[in-house]
Amino acid sequence: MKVGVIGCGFFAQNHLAAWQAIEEINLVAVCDQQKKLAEAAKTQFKAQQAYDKAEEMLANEDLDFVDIVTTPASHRCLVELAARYKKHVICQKPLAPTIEDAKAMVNTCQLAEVNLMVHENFRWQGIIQKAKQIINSGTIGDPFLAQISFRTGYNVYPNQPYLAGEERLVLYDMGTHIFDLVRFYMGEVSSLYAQTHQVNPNIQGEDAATVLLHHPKGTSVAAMNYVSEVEHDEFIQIPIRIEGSHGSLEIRRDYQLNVVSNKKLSSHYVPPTNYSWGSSLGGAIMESVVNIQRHWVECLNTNSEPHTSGADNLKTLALVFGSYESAEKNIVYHIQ
Ligand code: NAD
Ligand code: 89V
Repeated sequence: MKVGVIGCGFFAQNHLAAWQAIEEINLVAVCDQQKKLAEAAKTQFKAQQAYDKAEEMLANEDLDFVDIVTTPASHRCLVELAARYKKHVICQKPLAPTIEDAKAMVNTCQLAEVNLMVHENFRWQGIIQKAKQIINSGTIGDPFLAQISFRTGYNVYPNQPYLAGEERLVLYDMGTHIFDLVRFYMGEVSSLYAQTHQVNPNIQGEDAATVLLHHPKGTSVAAMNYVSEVEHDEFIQIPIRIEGSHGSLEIRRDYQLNVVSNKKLSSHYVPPTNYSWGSSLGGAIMESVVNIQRHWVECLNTNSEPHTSGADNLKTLALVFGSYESAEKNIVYHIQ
C-alpha cells in the first residue's frame, strides 16, 4: 500500500517510524510546508519524494491513502483535499476545532466513498487493550464506575509550543484521548458536568479539567491536567480504575494491571512492546502508534470500518465540546 504523509513535525516522527516497520507499506511521499522538514523525513525514513504542497503530492503520486499529521487548523482542508482525490485518509486528533467542521469532514469522506480514521492511538496501548479483554471476558462483571486520569507535570510546551497559545487546551488536546477511553470502556455518555481551571499563568487556555460523565448504567470520572507535581509522574501512562458488579481492575504505574475478582487478586505485568527506534514520548506511545496503523492496514485489506472512524470520533468530540459548554455555563450538558 502506498502512503503519503502530510506534516513532518514532532509527532509525525512516530507515524513515519511505524510506517517503515509495517511490511505492507511503501512510504511513497512525505510533505511539509516547511520543505526542510519534508526533506529530512525523506532521508531518514527512505521516502521516494518530498513535497511542500499537499495538492502537488496528490496530483503527482499514485497513493492508496494519505496520513495527515498536521495541527488541527489545517485538518479540514487537507482531509477534504484527500477526499477530492478519492484517497482514504487518516487524520490526527483532535479531528477539528469545531463539531461543525468535523461533521463536514465525515460527510465529505462518506460522499467521496473514502475511509476516514482518526489517529486516536491511546486505546491501542497493549495494557489498555488487555484491560478491555478482561472486562469483555466478564471477570469483573458489569462495569459501573470508571476513573480515568492523565495528570502530569511533564512540560509539554517545548515539544509542542503551539499548545501554549491554544485558547482551548487540555480538554481539546488531551480530552480527545481520555473521552475516547471513557467510551471504549464504559460505552456512550448521556450527560456530563465539567469544571476547568487555568493554573499556569503563562499559557492561554485551561490546563486542568475534571469531568463527571453519566452512562445509562454507570458513571465515569475523567481528570486531566498539564500541571500536577506529584511523587511519581506517570507521563505518558494513564492510571485507570474500573469497578464492576463482580470485581475491579486497576492500571497502575510501571505497566502493572491488577484485577480483583471474587475477592482474589491477580497481577499482570504488561509492558509495551519495545521498538528499537523508540519514541520521545515513551514506549507505550510508540506501541500504540504501530498498533493503530496496523489496524488501519487491516481495515483497508478487509474493507472494514476502523474502530476510531471519523463517524465514531464525532461522539468523542461531542464530549470535548460539551465539556467546554458545561464548564462555561456551569450546567449539566445533555448529549444529543
Ligand atoms: P508540529 O507543529 O510539530 O508538526 C506539524 C507539521 O505540519 C509542521 O511541520 C507544519 O509545517 C506542517 N503543516 C501544517 N500545515 C500544513 C499543510 N497545510 N501542508 C503541509 N504541512 C503542513 O505538530 P505536532 O506536535 O507534530 O502535532 C501534529 C498533530 O499530532 C496534532 O494534531 C497533535 O494534536 C497530534 N499529536 C498527537 C500526539 C499523540 O500522542 N497522539 C502527540 C503529539 C501530537
Ligand atoms: O497526545 C497529545 O496530543 C500530546 C500530549 C500527550 C503531550 O498531550 O499533546
